[in-house]
Amino acid sequence: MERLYNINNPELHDTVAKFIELCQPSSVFVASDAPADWNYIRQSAMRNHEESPLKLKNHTVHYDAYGDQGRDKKNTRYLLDDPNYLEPELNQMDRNRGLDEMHGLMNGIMKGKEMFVCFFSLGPVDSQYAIPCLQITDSAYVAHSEHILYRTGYRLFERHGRKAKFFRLIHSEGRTSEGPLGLMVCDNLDSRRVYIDIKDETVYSVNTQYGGNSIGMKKLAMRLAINRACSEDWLTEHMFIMSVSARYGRKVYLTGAFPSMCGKTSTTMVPGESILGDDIAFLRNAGDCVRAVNVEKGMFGVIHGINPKDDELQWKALRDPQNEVIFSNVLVKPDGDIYWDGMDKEIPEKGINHSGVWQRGKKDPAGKEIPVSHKNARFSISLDCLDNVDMRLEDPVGVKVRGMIYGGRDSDTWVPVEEAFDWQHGIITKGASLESETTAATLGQPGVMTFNPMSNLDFLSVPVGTYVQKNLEFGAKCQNPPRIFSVNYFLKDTESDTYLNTKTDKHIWLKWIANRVHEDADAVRTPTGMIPTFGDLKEIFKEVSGRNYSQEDYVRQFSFWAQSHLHKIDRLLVLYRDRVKNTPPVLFEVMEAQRARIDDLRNRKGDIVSPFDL
Ligand code: SPV
Ligand code: MN
Repeated sequence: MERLYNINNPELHDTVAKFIELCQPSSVFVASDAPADWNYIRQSAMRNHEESPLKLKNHTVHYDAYGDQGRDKKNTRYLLDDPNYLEPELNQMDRNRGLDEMHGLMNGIMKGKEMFVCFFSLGPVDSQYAIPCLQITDSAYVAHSEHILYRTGYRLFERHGRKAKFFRLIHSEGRTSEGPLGLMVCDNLDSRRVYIDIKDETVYSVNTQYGGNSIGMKKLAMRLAINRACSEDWLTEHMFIMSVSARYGRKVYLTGAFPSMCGKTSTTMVPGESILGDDIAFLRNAGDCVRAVNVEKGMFGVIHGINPKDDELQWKALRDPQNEVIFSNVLVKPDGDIYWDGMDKEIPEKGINHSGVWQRGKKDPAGKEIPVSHKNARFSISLDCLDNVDMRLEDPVGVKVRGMIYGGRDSDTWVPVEEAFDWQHGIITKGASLESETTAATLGQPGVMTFNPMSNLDFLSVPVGTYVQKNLEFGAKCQNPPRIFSVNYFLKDTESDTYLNTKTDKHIWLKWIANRVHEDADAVRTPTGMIPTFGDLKEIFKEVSGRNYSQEDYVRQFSFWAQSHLHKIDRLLVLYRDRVKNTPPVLFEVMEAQRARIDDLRNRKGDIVSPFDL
């Protein structure tokens, strides 16, 4: 009580009281920023059997119930009074009905459990970006994860007092039963719900443990932040922030938006550069430039495929017993150490994983072989455990963004890297035109090509057209907005169905971008943007990876495929005309102009045009 009363904010007190009354926990723990409080929460995660210690000190494992290992898009809904506010893809429901259902589900849901009341900050605490957040949960795992991934915000609440305009994140794992390793997992997945109440800036999440559904500070707060940003003229983006060194020792900050599991984190981890964030960024117009901060201070990363050879820095951080790490949905071997798919050693014969006792060849009820670790198995770690963490992570003014990158899984259209002609062209033909195949980060069928504007579709709390318009306005109001680029790591040779690039080539495109924003690299004009010259790429390939880049590779990777570009425009125009609400009219003009440029090239030079012919 004393800790609550130290914060002079009656609205906060009312909120806590309301949820104690509704959820009826047997006790309540209020966490300040003090390390002792977080130690208590860490211990609670163990005591309550939500995490189990591993062989390496400071490492724990957590399991989500079988079938609870990804974001539940179907049951994630915005609660709104206006029944036609969002596009059907964005999944909304009547606010009163949703609140009623949620109050029903939450009634007495914490009986016999302890409630954790926690305070966090989205963004660096001492900055104008900071948004105070109240997290209420009965899961010590959720609170513990948030302590690793976010800055604590008790002090921020104290300082803001009555003025604090805070987000509320209310979570309960609901009824649980004993799962793998005797850890408690959700039992009531049929009633798994994530409801976002925009009006009250509150998100409710029940009967789920998977981080993307339960860690309120992550995608749940992000959905509220997108709405708030749109009403205040700044941006909340599904973007990494990293620094890349360019010619003459220049350090260039770039942001990049990729759908989940499409290379966002691995891009920030390229050797020799530094990471400031790997998932969510707040961007503000600082007058003469755009600045960005990382909303988080940790990484909730995909562990699949991480190995000591390709991911030296992550490997080192994840195997260091000094670092606090929570692993989720990996295999625990009989000796108490862990194993995940792609770790590069021999696959163990048996162990415990997200399906319980596991042995090689085990099948699920549908007859599908259960992999050693889940494809969306993850780890939580603080960024300061990484040797390549950028020194400006906590800079309250943020970093100056020189380039913004959009990328997805696209096998046949976009070239590996291309710069847009200007902000408007970039937002429309790169960001708003992003399409990508679905992945294991969400429940449901992977590999389906979907429209994913700015890789933010899953988190948009405003109509798609409004969001595109806000992006356009944001850059138009800035004197020196970042340059916009697209990248595509997934381009394939259609005949052999093999990738046209190697995993490490992303570093080459980053270097070109970093040089380009300072006019230190040339470009060739295509109907859709500006691509690197062969000479520049050859030089960068040599410098970065010691490889001899051939003309044949350049031609295969950078030829202009008119037909697939035209199909893409057709698909997008149908979507923006028939499905998207509030599409800015300029989008059609810019897309039609692009189509005219493509048609013109095709009439002159044919369907496939070599970059040497452009
Ligand atoms: C993503 O899926 O984009 C993630 C992980 O970053 S989640 O927490 O599930 O959102
Ligand atoms: Mn993400």
